[in-house]
Amino acid sequence: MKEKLEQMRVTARDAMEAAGTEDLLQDVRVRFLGKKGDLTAIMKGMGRLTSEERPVVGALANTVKSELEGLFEARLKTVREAEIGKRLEQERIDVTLPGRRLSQGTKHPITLVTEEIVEIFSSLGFGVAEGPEVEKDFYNFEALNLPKDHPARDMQDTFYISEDVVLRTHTSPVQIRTMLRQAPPVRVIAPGTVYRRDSDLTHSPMFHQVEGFLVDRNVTFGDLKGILTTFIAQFFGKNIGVRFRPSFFPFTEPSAEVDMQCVICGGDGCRVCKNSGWLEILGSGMIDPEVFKAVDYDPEAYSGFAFGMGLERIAMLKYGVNDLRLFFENDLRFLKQF
Ligand code: 2U9
Repeated sequence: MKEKLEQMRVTARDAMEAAGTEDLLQDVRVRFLGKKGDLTAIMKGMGRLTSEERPVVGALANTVKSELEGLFEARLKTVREAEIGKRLEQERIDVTLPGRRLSQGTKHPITLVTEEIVEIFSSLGFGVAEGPEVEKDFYNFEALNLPKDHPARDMQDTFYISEDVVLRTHTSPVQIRTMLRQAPPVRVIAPGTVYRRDSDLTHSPMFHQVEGFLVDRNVTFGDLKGILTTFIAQFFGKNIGVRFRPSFFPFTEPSAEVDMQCVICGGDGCRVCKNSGWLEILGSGMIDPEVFKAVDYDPEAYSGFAFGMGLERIAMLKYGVNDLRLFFENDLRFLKQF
């Protein structure tokens, strides 16, 4: 029996040493020290021993038991530490690795010029108004002194949704809606997308405008000149020459087109300004009394001016872009430059 105990002591010790994981080690403990384990089995046989042998073997059995228990605890600690070490090694994170960058977008040049124009007119006291891109004939044409037979309403220029509904051809209907909503004085600009049936190298069927208007008592053509000259100076630079040329629009009388000195050649003449030294950048005029009548403003008591500009053209001149199509292609190599 002593022999058996000694043998088990060695076998159990080796088995514990060999168990590389906590699970395997627990199996070894159950096999040797468990209720149905080898040690219990040996101790059950002690009844057959003589009264001299029993205390000796009993003492040895206790020694082996506590030795194996101590060994198990020590080994358990080692195995657990090794397992934690292994997991830490496998799950290690290199905190010095650079993070993945989110690619950052840029603002479209049309957005940039819109924002800058809004900023300048805000500083001059103008608010910003918006309106629908699908418009009633009344707001887009009729109220703007463009009667049914006017050539600007030709099917060539306008996208019709139905006989009475169009894609707005300018942002002027926003001003009509503003005037119908509020009494003078008003100072508002209307940036937005507009649509015309026109598509070639210099025309896109969808493009962008900023229009603006001011209505109050005693507004004069001098006020128009002052505001628009200030705008051009702030947007393109202080010392750029500006001139006002007589023109015609159905919704303004008198009307003027505004030119500025060519920003490409400085006025000497080049391809962009067709050798004239001047670039047309705005349309403008005093609001026609017919427009006031349509929105129930008293033309005897009030006067006002209005203006409009095409943003693609403005952006081309500001950034030196020579092809209109670049604004609509969404080529990142182009867009990233702004
Ligand atoms: C109301 C009354 C008058 C807005 C105006 C222009 C002249 C003009 C063009 C510039 C280039 C359009 O984008 S473009 O093709 N615009 O020349 N626009 S006066 O006049 C108004 C607007 C609203 C109630």
